[in-house]
Amino acid sequence: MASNGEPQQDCLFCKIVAGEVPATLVRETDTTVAFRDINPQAPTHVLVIPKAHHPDAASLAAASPQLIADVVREAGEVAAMEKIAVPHGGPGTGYRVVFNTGSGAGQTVFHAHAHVLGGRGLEWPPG
Ligand code: D5M
Repeated sequence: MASNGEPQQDCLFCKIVAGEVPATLVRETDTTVAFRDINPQAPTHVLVIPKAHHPDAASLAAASPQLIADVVREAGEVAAMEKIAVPHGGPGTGYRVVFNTGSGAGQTVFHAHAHVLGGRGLEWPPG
C-alpha cells in the first residue's frame, strides 16, 4: 500500500534526516541520505534511506517508483565509493542490497532503508 511520505514524529530515521539524531553520513542527495550502520555486519555496511517517510520498500515503490529508483541508484554509488562494485571479482569485491521487510524478517526500523553490505565474502542463501 502506498504511504504519503510525511515525516513521523517518533521515527528514528526521520530524526536522522532532520539532523536531530547524529549519523555518519556517506552521501546525500535531494531525496536520499546514506549513512553508516551503527551495528555493522560487514566492513561496508551503509544504509540508504529516502528522506520522505515510507514504512518499507514496497510501500515506497507504490508511492514513488522514482524515489525507490533513487535509493537503489545511491546504493550503487555507495558501493562504487567503497570499491565493492566489481562485477566479476572474487569474495569481498561485490555487494548485497537488502530491504528487510517485516519484523519476522528482521526489520526493526519502519522507515524504508536499503542495507548496502560488502567488503567480505557473503554467503548464499543468507541466514
Ligand atoms: O535495520 C535497521 C538498522 O538500523 C540496523 O542494522 C541498525 C541500524 N541503526 C539503528 N539505529 C541507528 C543509528 N542511530 N544510526 C545508524 N544506524 C542505526 P533493520 O533492517 O530495520 O533491522
